[in-house]
Amino acid sequence: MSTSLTLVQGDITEQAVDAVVNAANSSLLGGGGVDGAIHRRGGPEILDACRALRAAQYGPGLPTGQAVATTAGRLPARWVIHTVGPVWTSNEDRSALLASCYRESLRVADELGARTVAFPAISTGVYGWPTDDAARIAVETVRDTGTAVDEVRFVLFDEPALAVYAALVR
Ligand code: AR6
Repeated sequence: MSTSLTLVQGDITEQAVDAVVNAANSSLLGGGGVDGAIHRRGGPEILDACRALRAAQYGPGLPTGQAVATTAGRLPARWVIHTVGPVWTSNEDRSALLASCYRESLRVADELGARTVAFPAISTGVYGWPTDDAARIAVETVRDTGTAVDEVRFVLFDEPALAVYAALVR
């Protein structure tokens, strides 16, 4: 069966899905934006799991473009898939790294057996990526990735971002 792409305007921490993707940073130890909201709402179990990952496999941190899963703690999801988006810069094309975040998150979702996955607009907040370009990369990459996930839900915080995605998906 093919993967359906759906759009929701709202808070990613409220999504009842198998896996929620976190726009994390390499430290895996939290931050602002989506990351802050996930740790705040999901509770300390998520941070404990992230600390354990750092101690075991990711001493120097999770590299940009990769993804790793933890418990979702108290969120209405089973797992959080943490991925690290690239910081946007005009000097260098980092699109491949942003595409990798989506591809690697879906690969991890398949390993977990997740059927519904919610993504935020990775890198479009603190990391400064223009929304139009980030949306194009997100939609194209998900469409081009073979996955057993039934629903990929893009969760956009505001109306303008939702409109950008809607133009690509609908
Ligand atoms: N639900 C859905 N979308 C949200 C939410 C939310 N609760 N909160 C913000 N957004 P950002 P990045 C939107 O900054 O650019 C953190 O400090 C927001 O409007 O969360 O990848 C990490 O620790 C924006 O469009 O992620 C890293 O250091 C999008 O989500 C760094 O920020 C992503 O914004 C990662 O920066």
